[in-house]
Amino acid sequence: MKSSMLAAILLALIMLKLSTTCHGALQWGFYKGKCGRSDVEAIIRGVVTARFRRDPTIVAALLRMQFHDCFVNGCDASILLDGRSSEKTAPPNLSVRGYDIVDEAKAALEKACPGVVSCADIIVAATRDAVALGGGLRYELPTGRRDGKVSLAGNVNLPSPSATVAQAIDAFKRKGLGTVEMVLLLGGHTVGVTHCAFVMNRLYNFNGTNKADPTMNPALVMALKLRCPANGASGNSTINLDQNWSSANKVDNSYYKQLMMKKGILEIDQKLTLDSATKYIVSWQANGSNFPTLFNYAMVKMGTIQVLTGTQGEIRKSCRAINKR
Ligand code: HEM
Ligand SMILES: *[C@@H]1O[C@H](CO)[C@@H](O)[C@H](O)[C@H]1NC(C)=O
Ligand SMILES: *[C@@H]1O[C@H](CO)[C@@H](O)[C@H](O)[C@H]1NC(C)=O
Ligand SMILES: *[C@@H]1O[C@H](CO)[C@@H](O)[C@H](O)[C@H]1NC(C)=O
Ligand SMILES: *[C@@H]1O[C@H](CO)[C@@H](O)[C@H](O)[C@H]1NC(C)=O
Ligand SMILES: CC(=O)N[C@H]1CO[C@H](CO)[C@@H](O)[C@@H]1O
Repeated sequence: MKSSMLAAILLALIMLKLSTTCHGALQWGFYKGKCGRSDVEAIIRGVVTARFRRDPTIVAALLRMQFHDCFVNGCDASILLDGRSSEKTAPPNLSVRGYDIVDEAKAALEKACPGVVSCADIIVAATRDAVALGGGLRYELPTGRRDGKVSLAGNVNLPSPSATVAQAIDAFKRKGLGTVEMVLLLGGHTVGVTHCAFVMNRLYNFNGTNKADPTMNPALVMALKLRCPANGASGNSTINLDQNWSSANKVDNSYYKQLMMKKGILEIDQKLTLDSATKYIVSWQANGSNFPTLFNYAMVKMGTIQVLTGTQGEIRKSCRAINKR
């Protein structure tokens, strides 16, 4: 298809440009020589690997955590701060997991070199390691982020799962991410789960019609109705975002293949195949083999949103609280 070839060429050009420019004040190997004889990224990888062996669902947990951190006030670890009205208390946080993994990595790093490694870098590095463990490709990351001191639930303004594609494109554009990058990042939904609450309207009363969403595969509608009865009795049941059970925990292009079969779970997922701005990107990714590479490129870019560097912010002692003065 011509349009997908064009997209591929354009993206190759974008990537070339990205790899030859620097990421603001972030640096490749920022922590080299800054932590005694310890290798900072190896310490983080050790913690993530041990966790992954016990619980492979940490791949999904960390991916979602990086998205929620970077999209709200930049990649500054503001999502980690505890407090009565901090970001993690906002409704969209619902079920963000993995805080304890960051705590464990932070504890190991504070032992090796106190006050050196930011919580913001731990989030992106741990997510990178999780992606590789989850079947994706390993990628290099520029580091040197510093931690923010502000975390307000009122700042949380993430796109809704029932947003239109145009609204989602706009939300990503405000973070410096283009349409192709948005569709690649939504590929993060190739792992992890959602809860019945997010699909009830698609099953029982789509857009006020009292019927299921006609853009959902009817067999899937039936299966999900069993899992999520209309009376809400299974409010806590989870549904794999990637309906191919053999790759539901794998970072691969299966998400796009499922969308082509009308098996998208969230409304925004399926809408990607219905909007002329995004549908060619979905079929390009469903048919192609370059998802792991392009996903990594988009993750690195998401990791640079509004970062604090140099003397901005601070290096937190505990990822859950700003330093006392
Ligand atoms: C328009 C953008 C997006 C919307 C509306 C959206 C919405 C959602 C919703 C509603 C859930 C289910 C939450 C729950 O049931 O508890 C979810 C889960 C998830 N999202 Fe997204 N998301 C978006 C973009 C992203 C991006 C960019 C990533 C990462 C690259 C991502 C990664 C994940 C993952 C991995 C899960 C599963 C979490 C788990 O199993 O614990 N999402 N998303
Ligand atoms: C929902 O319904 C309104 C009017 O009833 C219609 O204009 C709109 O296109 C519908 N949206 C979807 C996603 O079907
Ligand atoms: C969902 O889980 C919560 C806490 O684990 C529990 O209190 C609640 O009863 C559960 N709801 C349903 C409908 O099972
Ligand atoms: C499901 O996943 C398996 C393992 O990754 C893959 O071989 C198979 O082609 C996938 N099937 C579909 C329909 O995507
Ligand atoms: C992807 O493959 C399907 C069927 O194999 C085909 O109908 C479609 O045109 C292909 N799309 C692209 C963008 O190559
Ligand atoms: C971990 C955490 O703080 N979760 C909160 C997410 O938001 C909901 C709803 O606002 C709170 O009830 C949770 O405590």
